Amino acid sequence: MKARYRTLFISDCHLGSNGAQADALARFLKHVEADEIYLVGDIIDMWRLKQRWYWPDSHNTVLRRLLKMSHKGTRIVYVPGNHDDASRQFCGLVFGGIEVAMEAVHETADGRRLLVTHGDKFDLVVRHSRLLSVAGSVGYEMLLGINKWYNRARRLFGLPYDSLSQAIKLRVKRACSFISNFETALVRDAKEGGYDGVVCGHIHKAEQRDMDGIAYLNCGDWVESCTALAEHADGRIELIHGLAFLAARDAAKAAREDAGRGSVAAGGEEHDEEHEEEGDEAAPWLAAPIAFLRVAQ
Ligand SMILES: [Mn+2]
Repeated sequence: MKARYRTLFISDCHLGSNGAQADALARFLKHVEADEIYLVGDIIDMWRLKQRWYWPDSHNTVLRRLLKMSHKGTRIVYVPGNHDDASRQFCGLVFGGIEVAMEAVHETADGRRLLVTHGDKFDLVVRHSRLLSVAGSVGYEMLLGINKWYNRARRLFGLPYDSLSQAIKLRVKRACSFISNFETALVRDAKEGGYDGVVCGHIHKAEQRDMDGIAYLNCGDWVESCTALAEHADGRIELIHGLAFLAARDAAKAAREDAGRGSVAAGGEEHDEEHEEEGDEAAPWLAAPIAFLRVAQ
């Protein structure tokens, strides 16, 4: 059984950059069902793709699964971010069933109106100097590389994972008052617009909390933390830690298989989500947007 949600909010996958945890995201998408999915920006890292073409199969798999969900009836709304701002020219249009919008408004089952926006318009660094942001993005990529080796070394010594880049980034960002004001600015904007809350991404820091009577909901990212926000049927919103979610699904599957081994009747009927028929393996219609991206470099 897939995990069923009313709505999923996912941001900052950075597909097309080698930091993207596309395998984990593709697996996550295979385990979930939703009426609506909001892609809250920086889904495809076009800045990185322009510098260097990087598009492994797992990144295709993520897009294919999203398009497949759309085909099966999930409404998908794509709100571009600053790393995929080239898609902002398509706002108001629909591609393969995916609606592209600058911002969106989501109404929860319990009647709250949430503003859905990537959040970079509040990031003064991005607003005033795109060049500075590109430099920052290259530095971040380097940090991710260092982080990988740092943690490989930690593992050798039996130490737990420790996100170096996360720690440095938080420290650096805290030092810059305009970025630490990110949350306040978003919440203020949502309040002025008469919304009950705001769903965003951009700063790669998943968060769910109440600020000044407004719900501040940050999807996090699929580069390091692998998080998503999910709305249940009753309107309750949950922050999902993707890796823990997948580990729990794996454990439950192993337990089911163990139980199944005991009784003959249980055999054969289990629906295996992980190895479910993909059906549209070649996905020729996906080749067009990818080719377009390649030409647009
Ligand atoms: Mn961003």
